[in-house]
Amino acid sequence: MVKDSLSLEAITSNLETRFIGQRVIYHSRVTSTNELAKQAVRQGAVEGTAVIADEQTAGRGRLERVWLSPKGSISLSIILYPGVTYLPSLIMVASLAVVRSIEAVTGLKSQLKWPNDVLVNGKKVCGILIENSVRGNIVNYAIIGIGVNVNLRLSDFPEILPTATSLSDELGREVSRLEIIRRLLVEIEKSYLALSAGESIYEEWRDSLVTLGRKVHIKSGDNDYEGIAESVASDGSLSLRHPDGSLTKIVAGDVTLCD
Ligand code: BT5
Repeated sequence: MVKDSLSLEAITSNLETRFIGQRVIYHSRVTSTNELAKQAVRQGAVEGTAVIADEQTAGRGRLERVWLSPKGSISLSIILYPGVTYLPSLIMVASLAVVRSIEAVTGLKSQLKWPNDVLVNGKKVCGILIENSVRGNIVNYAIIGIGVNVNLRLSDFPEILPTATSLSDELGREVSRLEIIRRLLVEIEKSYLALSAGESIYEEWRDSLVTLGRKVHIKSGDNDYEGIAESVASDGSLSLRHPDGSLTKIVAGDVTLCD
């Protein structure tokens, strides 16, 4: 069995980053790491502060949906103060960091389902929730929230069993959350710094999407669309080709792959 206990010391010691994860707020149980991160912002947290928990009692997905995050999962939020032009790229930063970290630590290949799911063998292993506070062109904060199913037995969670998986279920063995967390911090910093240096991470993100070229159903607000997911733009939006040939640009939504 993998030794899987987290501690502030273990997360931060000799961490090879400049600022991401150099300050960590760690608790074994919290409501939501994104909520704690917002409190930390109000108290003046520095850029790169990470909030990490073993367990969330009120983990959230998009649109206030429930995110199950029992012991054995990773719940992590990173506080950033980026320029407004970088906001659309944060989902790319986060999702690529997850794909790279999972592969580096476990060897498992994962794919991205637009806009914010990471899949292993077609099932959701990770969800990402980015919350920004922006006034005009000024970003008060951006919080990247990442939840990864690491050592969970999905059969204990029948409500998500049909669509979700965990790293341990995929591998048939436990995985070190500590290694994944430390790698995530390094990978998030790498992509975030690349962005600030004017490099693009869009192409790698686009090429990791399983959604492109597929027939999809998309629910976006009150609208339901069906068509072929044709392309994504560097602002993160998706272009959907309808059966009548017309095109809709979609910024956010829930995608079901139809084939
Ligand atoms: C997400 O929302 O996928 C974003 C999840 C973000 C969670 C992180 S954990 C750290 C930080 N703190 C928070 O409070 N949140 C962030 P969405 O695309 O809306 O997907 C939510 C849906 O995924 C739910 O309605 C369920 O159907 C499903 N779901 C819930 N828990 C799951 C899990 N552990 N694994 C896979 N699917 C899950």
